[in-house]
Amino acid sequence: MHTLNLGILAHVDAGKTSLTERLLLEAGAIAHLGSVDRGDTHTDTLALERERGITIQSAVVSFRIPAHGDDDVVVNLIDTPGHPDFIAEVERVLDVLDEVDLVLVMSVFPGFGGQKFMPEVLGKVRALRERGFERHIEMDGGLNAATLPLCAEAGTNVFVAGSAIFGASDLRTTIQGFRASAASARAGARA
Ligand SMILES: Nc1nc2c(ncn2[C@@H]2O[C@H](COP(=O)(O)OP(=O)(O)OP(=O)(O)O)[C@@H](O)[C@H]2O)c(=O)[nH]1
Ligand SMILES: [Mg+2]
Repeated sequence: MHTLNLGILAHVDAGKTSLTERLLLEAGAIAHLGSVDRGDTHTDTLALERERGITIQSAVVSFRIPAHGDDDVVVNLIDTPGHPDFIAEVERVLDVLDEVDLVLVMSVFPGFGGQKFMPEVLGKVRALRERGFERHIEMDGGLNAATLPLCAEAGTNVFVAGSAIFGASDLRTTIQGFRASAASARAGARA
């Protein structure tokens, strides 16, 4: 039997608790899908969490995924708070996760296009790199010729750009230009 410690970490209201609930249902661990809006999920159990519809403390739930043969996987799934006031709860979780492949940092408010890049998120990327995080850091939102080098310099290595690419007349040249400017910003940061 394998054990997998999974955590769902994201900004406030991203849908972490709702996703947790869905995974529990799909895995057969619960019979009815709980709802944040009704206040009856399996991980938001504090009275205040149910009343406000937000997660305040991290909570773990476990389910088993049957495998071929006898090697079932037991998943310990941790639902974390997204509100910045409860960041300590999230930091505690980082110590028990088995692996992190990619961290997505949103550089606009999720949900609609055409917003301006929020430079304050660059500090999150730097903090991760300073903590020794070596896997992918992806940045999504407001990336263009001016902001992309700043992200690369901070330590971002995966970039999501929409209007800056699809609004350009020559996609190939635009993408090549972005790649070159990211590479030179990274080289400058290392020097
Ligand atoms: N339309 C839509 N709404 C969703 C989806 N997932 C969650 N929501 C709604 O978004 C709101 C926030 O969902 P939560 O699951 O509480 O989000 P969260 O990331 O756990 O929030 P915090 O724990 O407070 O950070 C609720 O009103 C949900 O009903 C989705 O896939 N689609
Ligand atoms: Mg939640």
